[in-house]
Amino acid sequence: MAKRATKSAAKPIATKPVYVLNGPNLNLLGQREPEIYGRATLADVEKSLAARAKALGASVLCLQSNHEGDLVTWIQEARTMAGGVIINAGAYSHTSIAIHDALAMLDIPVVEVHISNIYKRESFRHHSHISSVATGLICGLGVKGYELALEAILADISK
Ligand code: CA2
Repeated sequence: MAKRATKSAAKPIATKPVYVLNGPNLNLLGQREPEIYGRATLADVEKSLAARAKALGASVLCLQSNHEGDLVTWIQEARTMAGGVIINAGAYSHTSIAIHDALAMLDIPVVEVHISNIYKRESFRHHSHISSVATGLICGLGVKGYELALEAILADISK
């Protein structure tokens, strides 16, 4: 029998938004060091993530702060409000036990993202306090990593 191609709205796969948390200096994305971080701005990344989420029947809540405590507060909020968390904690990834502890309390998928390949860079970037409490880690794939993280979280939620 011939298959009929129908175009319908994406079936909702997540009722709660995926939190997309960005840490210090990522508000300057696209404005400095394009050879490392590319030319897309954080607003560009957030806009395309929202569109991708919508196409997949989900939504995102994008938040950025230069302050460690804000990130901890949003991670705590995510315990009840989020379907999953994408986090690029920037330099706090390498220093923050508070963010590690907050993430350890989550029972939802968490994907750590780094735009650059932290293992190809200075040795102080080689350790992340987040990786051990994340479901998975994407690094070195540029801002595409955020979209891949979203797809991984939605696949996890809908399995
Ligand atoms: O590669 C990543 O995504 C990082 O998390 C970015 C952090 C860095 O401290 C981590 O080691 C790796 C730094 C973000 C700095 O953001 C900038 C954005 C635009 C221009 C300059 C810096």
